[in-house]
Amino acid sequence: MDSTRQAVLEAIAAGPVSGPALAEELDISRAAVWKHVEQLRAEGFHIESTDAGYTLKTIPEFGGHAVALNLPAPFDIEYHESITSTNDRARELAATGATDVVVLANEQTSGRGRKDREWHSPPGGIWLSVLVRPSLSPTEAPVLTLAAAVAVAEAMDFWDIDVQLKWPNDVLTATDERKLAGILTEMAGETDAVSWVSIGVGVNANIEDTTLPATATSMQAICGEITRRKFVHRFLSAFDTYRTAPEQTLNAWRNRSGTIGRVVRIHSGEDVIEGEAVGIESPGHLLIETETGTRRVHAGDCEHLRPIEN
Ligand code: BT5
Repeated sequence: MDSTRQAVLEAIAAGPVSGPALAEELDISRAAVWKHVEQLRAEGFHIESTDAGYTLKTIPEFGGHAVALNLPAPFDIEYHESITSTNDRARELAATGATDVVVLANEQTSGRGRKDREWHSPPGGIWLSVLVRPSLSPTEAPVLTLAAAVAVAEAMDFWDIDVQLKWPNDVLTATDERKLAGILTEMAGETDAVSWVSIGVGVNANIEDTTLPATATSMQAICGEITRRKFVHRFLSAFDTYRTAPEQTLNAWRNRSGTIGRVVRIHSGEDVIEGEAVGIESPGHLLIETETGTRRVHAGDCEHLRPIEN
């Protein structure tokens, strides 16, 4: 994202402001101001030239400058129309020492799920990775996956979409358990401290659900096209709160969980654990009552079977 263009945009958003005043304020030429305004118009910003100066009329529904404008959370945005995988790019940025950056894309050509499964990422989705450097050990980092899941659910509240969270990384519709969003958390570090964590979040936003796997659906199929910029703002604002509040995260996750209160089957490595999911414990372990006692499971693929019988 171009920082001067962002400054031009912010000044116009707070305007109206004249071209000469903008040039003076940002210490650039009038021709440069004009060029940035033209670029912003090409990106979909409706900027009117009036006697009072440039006036911002409408903001495009997505894009780097649009999302960075009035972002209610302390993250830099790196936007791509199309990219292989935002998690791969976050890993590259991590190697340069970056932090608190969100890599955001309209389309991914090699989106990944867990265990290198394919993640379908056509244009119209929200594909993003949040790169952070928290004071956590690698064993504590899974709470960030739960924080992201809760933040996705809170962002969806705005569109009245009723969701349930499925352990450990899924956001499903409450009624028919179709997958609306998935999370892939990757990290690097030593045994006692992570160096960086990338929380990759894929949300089926403005996508026709017929192009998705049969187990999936999209926000568009439920409530029509959404303004993705608003979704990202709500998501990042919530995630910024939860990322440093593990207890609050666990409570919020518990409240929205579709897994707790179910008979589940977990595939964890070679192990298959079947029983009643009765709780979640720091930093994200699922508690399962099995025939042979309580098991704490820290990772795995979870199948929801039936509700627990009273
Ligand atoms: C996930 O894996 O759910 C993690 C998805 C993370 C995607 C984000 S997008 C931004 C960032 N960059 C990346 O490259 N990835 C992250 P998992 O639980 O393993 O689920 C994968 C399975 O979900 C696949 O095997 C399919 O069955 C199904 N699937 C694939 N694409 C889907 C989609 N768009 N919506 C719903 N389900 C999908």
